[in-house]
Amino acid sequence: MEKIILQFPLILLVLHIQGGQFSDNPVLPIAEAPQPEVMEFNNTIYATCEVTPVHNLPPSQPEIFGQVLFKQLFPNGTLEVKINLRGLPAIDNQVRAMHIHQYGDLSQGCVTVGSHYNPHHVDHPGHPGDLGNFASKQGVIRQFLTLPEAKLFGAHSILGRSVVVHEKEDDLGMGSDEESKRSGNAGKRIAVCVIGITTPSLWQKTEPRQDVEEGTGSQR
Ligand SMILES: [Cu+2]
Ligand SMILES: [Zn+2]
Repeated sequence: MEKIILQFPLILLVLHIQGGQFSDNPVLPIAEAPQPEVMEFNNTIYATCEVTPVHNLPPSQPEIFGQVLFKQLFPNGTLEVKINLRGLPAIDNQVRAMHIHQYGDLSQGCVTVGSHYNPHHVDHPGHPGDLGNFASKQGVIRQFLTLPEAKLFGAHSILGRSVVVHEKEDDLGMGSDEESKRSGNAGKRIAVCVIGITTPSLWQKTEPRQDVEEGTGSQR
């Protein structure tokens, strides 16, 4: 396996030479191994997203803090996600949506993070980062899940994009209006973070996973 990884840059180079000139918009046939992390961390890429409340949080909304952690084996692993959030009401009847949004730009808070990351121009909830709905228990949301359509490497990497926590439940595209198929009518953005690459330590520090569920809309 290690040998294959080492050969990746060479294969890409050969493909480029065979293809003649570099085009203006090259589409690489295989994702290049993220370096140096793939070598350092046993072919695995780790990312973290440090969740904080938005600056203009309405007083009625909880101040949510915590982390969303990501792990993926290069090049064919399924993206694993650990959500670990606190600051929710002790007694909480509200289910909240979470999605990966396109930009990691917090210059105007959650406004500049854009819409749901949607590289294939499909309807919600078919976006690669549609995490689903999450209920809290004793003030925390703790969940393990997989996101089969999302990647930490390659042309559609989610690195540098954002995770948004919404005030309300995602209707998962079942609503009667247009917005349902764009964003799931999940209401205001109440907490946000930018996804960045990291070491394995945060992933390893968190407790063993509890519930395992398939990604994209199957969470309750
Ligand atoms: Cu969202
Ligand atoms: Zn979506």
